[in-house]
Amino acid sequence: MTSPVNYTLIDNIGVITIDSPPVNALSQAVRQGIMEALDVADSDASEAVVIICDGRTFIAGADISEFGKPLKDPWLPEVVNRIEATDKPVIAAIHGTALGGGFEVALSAHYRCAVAGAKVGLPEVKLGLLPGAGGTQRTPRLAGIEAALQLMTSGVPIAAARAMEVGLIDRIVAGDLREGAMAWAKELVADGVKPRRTSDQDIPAYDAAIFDGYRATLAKRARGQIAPQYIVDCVEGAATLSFAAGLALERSKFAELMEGEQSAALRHFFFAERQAAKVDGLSKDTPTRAVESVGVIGGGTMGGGIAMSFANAGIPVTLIEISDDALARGLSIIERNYAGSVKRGKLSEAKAAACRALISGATDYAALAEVDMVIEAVFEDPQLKQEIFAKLDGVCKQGAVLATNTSYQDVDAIAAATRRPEDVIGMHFFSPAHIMKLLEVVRGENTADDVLATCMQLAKRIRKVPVVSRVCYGFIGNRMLQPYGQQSQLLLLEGATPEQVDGAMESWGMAMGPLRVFDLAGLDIGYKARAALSDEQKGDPATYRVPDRLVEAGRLGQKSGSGFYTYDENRKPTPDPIVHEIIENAAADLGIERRKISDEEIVERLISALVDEGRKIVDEGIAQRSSDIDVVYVYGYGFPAHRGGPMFYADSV
Ligand code: 3H9
Repeated sequence: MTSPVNYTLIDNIGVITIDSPPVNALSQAVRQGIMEALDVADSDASEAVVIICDGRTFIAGADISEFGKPLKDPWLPEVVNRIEATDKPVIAAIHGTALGGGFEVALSAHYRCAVAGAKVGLPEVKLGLLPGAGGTQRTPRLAGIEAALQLMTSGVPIAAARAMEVGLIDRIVAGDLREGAMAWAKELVADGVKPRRTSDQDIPAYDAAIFDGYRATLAKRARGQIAPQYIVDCVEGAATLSFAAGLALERSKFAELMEGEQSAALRHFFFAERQAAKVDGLSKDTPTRAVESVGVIGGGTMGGGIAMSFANAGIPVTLIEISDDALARGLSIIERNYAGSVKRGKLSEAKAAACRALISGATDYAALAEVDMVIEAVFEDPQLKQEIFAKLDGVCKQGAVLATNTSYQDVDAIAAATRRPEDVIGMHFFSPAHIMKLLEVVRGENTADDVLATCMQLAKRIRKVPVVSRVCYGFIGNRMLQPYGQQSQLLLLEGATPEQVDGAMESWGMAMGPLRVFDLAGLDIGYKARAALSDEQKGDPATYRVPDRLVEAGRLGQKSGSGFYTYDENRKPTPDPIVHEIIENAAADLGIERRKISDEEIVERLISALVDEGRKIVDEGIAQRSSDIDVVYVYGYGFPAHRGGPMFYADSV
């Protein structure tokens, strides 16, 4: 077998080139190849060594697919120590993303250069791990304690310019990276520069209080997660221990995390997310349709957010509303959202203005005649949606993709309103659509393969995570929410309080408990929907008696200042004795005896409700695989990623 690592001596420089698609991950073969190349470089005429990668990126990390399996020699920590120990200057030349173990390879080199577009980072925390090949010890020596903690506990990569500012790279190469790195290597040799080992460097001055500060912040920001706390321990070790003792601490903490449940869950989730983008039975070379312009129908919160998602990716949008007033309102919400992003430092003023300029408005469907795709985002009225699609069929050019953002309705019935059901698909965004990453792509009975492939590809372009669902009421996510919500109502009647149910779920890791979610969404929505149903369709009255009573008492949720809780002007919820009374009376009416309910019972019953429905969804072929459901729940419903998603969690217990 040929090695993915190639070594050549060019003039007086030894060049180690890694070529292991797709992302040059540090598989055993790559680690072995680097060791062998260093052996050659040690004994040949080279006076310096350059480590560089072919393909789209520098090394993107350890090979995650090898995790959880027996380790094969050489280990990455040995490889990086070997790089650092080399007697000739070693230069890492970075393009694309140098991540995790990949960046640790660069940190163990003596000098680092990068192209301006490169990014570097230590994202191990997102896999429930910490940098395990010296990253926790070398990063603070180069960048200082604060920048190191920031980089490792967030897991967010930084651009080359920022990396240079904090001392993590030495120079930015303009033009060809290989040429630039070679020229620099020759320059270093000519100047008689020696290896500069990161492990020899002192940690820049710092305030010792920073460690406890980070621990406290992370206890809130990354509630329940072990890895961020261990990263702080290791960085503190870098500051207070010898380099060797710091490495030993890192090693033992890394091994503990690798064997733990949180990392197993997050590693599952890493692959689940990438798997979700693949459609069974749809080959990789299915053709796609070009989407260079989009129309969005409906300028409400949802339509506005969808328009922003496209504009943010550089795709022009025509927003359609029924009147000039409604259009002006819709555009002003978009304007406000962009202003908010600028204020929070998420977007520069110039970028926000450029995105905003890509969104234009119209009140006549004729403006959609030439767009490549339309997304309908009006309220959930099946009749209205069908009328809109019949109209679109009349005005849109042939080949345009016609998508509905419905959360519940039958996509096939909507498609049947057109003479081109093969062009119709569901694209279910989650609110706020310009922020939430999940996109349920709903494949109708007649949706053409190229339309589906187009939407999956487009999702990535607009930075969403797509999951395919077949048609059913509520698709994957909202269908599962129904038994979950019903179970929360039964728990209230049987003895729990809203604050106990939400508290138990939030302590367990959910971003928001179910009753706070109901209050946020508005209790009147379910109330109105139930009004149109027969008693039989409504099901067990215990599952809706309390929200009905709340709505009848004028408590519609956050928007009216009260629902399951009472809200202050900052939307902070406070438990309310009136709600307790409503619950107790409803239980008495229904003949339900109240008892003490434990937090464990709350979590178990609510998660079981999700999982049982999830199983049915997989069995019926609505979801392609159970890991897709995990992706839906983590990205769409605030399920804790470190528990892997509901289906992974159920399997693990
Ligand atoms: C680590 O380094 C630990 C060390 O500190 C200590 C060790 C002792 N391994 O995301 P994409 C696959 S922990 C194996 O769609 P993009 C991925 O599954 C690691 N496979 O592309 C996919 O396969 P497929 C720290 C990997 O352009 C394909 O590559 N590093 C790895 O959107 C394309 O991936 C990280 O956490 C890997 N490390 O994004 C970085 N990375 O086509 C993780 C990717 O079969 N990776 N694959 O589905 C990323 O963040 C993104 O993949 C990257 C490219 C930004 C690199």
